[in-house]
Amino acid sequence: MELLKKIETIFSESGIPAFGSCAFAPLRPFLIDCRAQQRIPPKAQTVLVALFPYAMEREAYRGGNLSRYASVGDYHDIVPCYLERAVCRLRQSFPDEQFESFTDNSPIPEVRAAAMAGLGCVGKNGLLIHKTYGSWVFIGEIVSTLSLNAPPHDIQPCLGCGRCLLFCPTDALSAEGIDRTKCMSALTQRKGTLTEEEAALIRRSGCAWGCDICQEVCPMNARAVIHPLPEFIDTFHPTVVKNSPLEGRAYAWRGRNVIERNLHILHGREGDSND
Ligand code: B12
Ligand code: SF4
Ligand code: SF4
Repeated sequence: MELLKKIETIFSESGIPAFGSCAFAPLRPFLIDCRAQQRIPPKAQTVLVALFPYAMEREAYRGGNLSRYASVGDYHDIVPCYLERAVCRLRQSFPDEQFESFTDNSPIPEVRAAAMAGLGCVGKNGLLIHKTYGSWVFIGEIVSTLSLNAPPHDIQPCLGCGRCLLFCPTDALSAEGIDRTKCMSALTQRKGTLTEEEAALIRRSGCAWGCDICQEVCPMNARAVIHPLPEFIDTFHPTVVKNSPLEGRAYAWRGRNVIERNLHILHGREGDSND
C-alpha cells in the first residue's frame, strides 16, 4: 500500500491526472504483435496505466472538420513527455527496477489494461470510459519489473444501452466487438483512392480525420468533466485545410496525400483552395 501511494504521488507530481495499475501476467496472452514488444522488460511484473483527457467543450468543435482526438496536438508527442517525467522519478526512487513507457504504438492492449487497472469500464464501442472524463482520454502506460501485488480489477461493462451500435454509420460495431475494416476512423486513414461509396461516407460524416460518433452518442459521456491537459488546449485546432502544416498533428503519419484526399472529398475544389 505504501508502495502504491508513493507511485501515485510520482504520477500526480508528473502532472498525470488519472493513474491505476495492474499485473502484467494476465495481459500477456493479449499482447499486440508489434516491434515495440522488444522493449518490454523480460521480467515485467506490473503495468502502470495513465489517462490523459483531451476533450474541449462541445461548442469548440462547431464548424470544424476533425474528430476530437485529431483536433489537438499529436498525443504521440505529448503523452510520452508526461510518461518520461514519471519514468525519471520512478528510476530515482527504484534504481534496481526497470521502467518502459508506451502509448498507442504499444504491445499493451491499452483499453483492456486500463480497465484491469480500475480506470473505468469498457464500452460496447470498444473504448475505455472513465467515470470523470468519459471516453475522451488517451491511454499511456509504463511497464515495470516492480511488483505491486495489487488485487486485479474485473473488467466492467458499460451501461449497455446500444446507442453506439445504433448510430455507427457503417455498422462497424456489434456484440462481437469492432470490425476495424468498416470503421470510419480507419477509412479516413486509408491510403489510395476510395470508392464512391466510401467517399460518400466521409462526405456525410463531415470529418476529414477520425470519427467520434460512437462517443458523442454515449450517455456515459454526457457528464464528462472537461479538463484537457494544457498542451492540448495550446494546440487545439478543430479545422484542417489544404496546405495546413502537418507537423505535430495526429493526421501527419499517413502523409499529406491522405488528409488532402479527404479534404477534397469533403470540400471539393473549395477545399483545395481554402488555405
Ligand atoms: C488499432 C487501433 C485502432 C483501429 C482499430 C480499433 C480497435 N478497437 O480494434 C482503428 C483505426 C479503427 C482505431 C480507431 C479509433 N481509436 Co484506436 N487504437 C488502436 C490501437 C493501436 C490498438 C487496438 C487493438 O488492436 N487492441 C487489441 C485488440 C486485440 O483488442 P480487442 O480484442 O478489440 O479487445 C477489446 C474487447 O475484447 C473488449 N473487451 C475485453 N474484455 C472485455 C470485457 C468486457 C466485459 C467487455 C464489455 C469488453 C471487453 O475491450 C477490448 C478493447 O477494445 C489502440 C492502442 C493500443 N495499443 O491498445 C488505439 C486506441 C484503442 N485507440 C484510441 C482512439 C482514441 C481511437 C478513436 C476514438 C480515434 C477517433 N476518434 O477516430 C477511434 C475509435 C474507434 C473505436 N470505436 O474503437 C484510444 C482509445 C482511448 C480510450 N478511451 O479507450 C487508444 C487506446 C489509443 C490511445 N493510446 O489512447 N483504433
Ligand atoms: S468510430 Fe465511427 S465508424 Fe468507428 S465504430 Fe465508432 S461510430 Fe462506428
Ligand atoms: S453508447 Fe451505450 S452501449 Fe455504447 S458504450 Fe456508451 S453506454 Fe455502452
